[in-house]
Amino acid sequence: MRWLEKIDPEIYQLIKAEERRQYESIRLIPSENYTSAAVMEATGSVLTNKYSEGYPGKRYYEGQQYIDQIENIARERAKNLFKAEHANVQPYSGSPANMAVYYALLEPGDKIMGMSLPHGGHLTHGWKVSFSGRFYQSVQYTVSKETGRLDYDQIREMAKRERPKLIVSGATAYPREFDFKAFGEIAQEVGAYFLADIAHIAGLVVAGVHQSPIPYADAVTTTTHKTLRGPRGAMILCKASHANAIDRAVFPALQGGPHNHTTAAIAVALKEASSPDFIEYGKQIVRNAKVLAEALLEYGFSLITGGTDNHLILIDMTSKGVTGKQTAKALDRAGIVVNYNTVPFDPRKPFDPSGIRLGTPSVTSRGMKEEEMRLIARWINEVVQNIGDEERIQRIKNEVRELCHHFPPPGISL
Ligand code: DSN
Repeated sequence: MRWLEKIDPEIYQLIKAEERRQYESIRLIPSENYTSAAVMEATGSVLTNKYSEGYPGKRYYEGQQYIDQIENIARERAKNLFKAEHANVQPYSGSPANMAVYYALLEPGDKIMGMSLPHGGHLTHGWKVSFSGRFYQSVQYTVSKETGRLDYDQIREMAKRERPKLIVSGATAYPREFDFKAFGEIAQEVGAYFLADIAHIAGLVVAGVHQSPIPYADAVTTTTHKTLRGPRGAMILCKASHANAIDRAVFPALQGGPHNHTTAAIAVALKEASSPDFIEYGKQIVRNAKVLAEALLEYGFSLITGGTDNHLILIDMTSKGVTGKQTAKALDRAGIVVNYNTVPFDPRKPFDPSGIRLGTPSVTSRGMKEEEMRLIARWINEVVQNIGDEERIQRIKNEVRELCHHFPPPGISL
């Protein structure tokens, strides 16, 4: 970054500091990851200079000789990897991707049915402060109070009662596998479209450790930067019968020029994700999460649903006598980065909730395995037991830093 250093040393220094932070901390936010150097090179390329409204072969600007090829490669790789009939790789991120599906399949005021945000769903699945809860009628299903899991009988009953035009599955804080077949059947029974948002678990679907929704869903959305380990961006995969409506919703209805540098980086990430190494990576994410969950249970932490099937763990900190925010902030001071999160039926407010959310995609990208997960659980427990003892927290931070230097993350060299 020699030009950046010269032209804007202030921003340069901040990027270098963030690079060091990412290198020297244990990043457990389940929606984050480390992309490869190849993905970052594509992201930082001259493709950012080009406008390309439209789609390959049908653009509104000239000079698309190479852009068309890049977008076609990205689309084909997405279709092959997920075995989808059609792929649109232009959505700027996950929320615009979901908006595009609603725009394509619904009219304003139609009814959608998604998972409630405080129970693990996403803002764009019909939550009241998002466009999805304002421009559409929204009804929301929750997890069961007894098990913390989705109850498919209840979802079916709600769908029969409410008759939504579209049902959404997907979550940001649900530690169990989704039964996409059940969702597809429920949608069919009530004549609704089925949208599966697999942003969090796309990498696990590719690795074959989780069921794929492709056979059951009208449309599947995913971000590309979570377990899929690509650049920040998103894709929509859909049935051929929806291809035209989806493409027209993304452009010209909702977006202008696609971010071609991101499209190229998505193509690179999809190539990386089709390697045998990536399958092993996906399996290791889940193995790591399960070991981390078991170790935390042994330290007496209260895990929502009692464990995990995927890459993430949701913990109610109430039994430890601390809030989610206190915990997340103390862990951050120790170099262990998580986010505070509501837990189902949380009596506290979203900005100061009872829980924390953690996950294993980033640490698995660094090559950490079961042994390191046990060590991380030990540190988490030590921090929680010593909130307020800054000397102890600093000592843990030093140990964390030392471990991180043994596991250099992809894409960063200090
Ligand atoms: N912000 C993402 C997450 O952290 O799960 C969801 O969009």
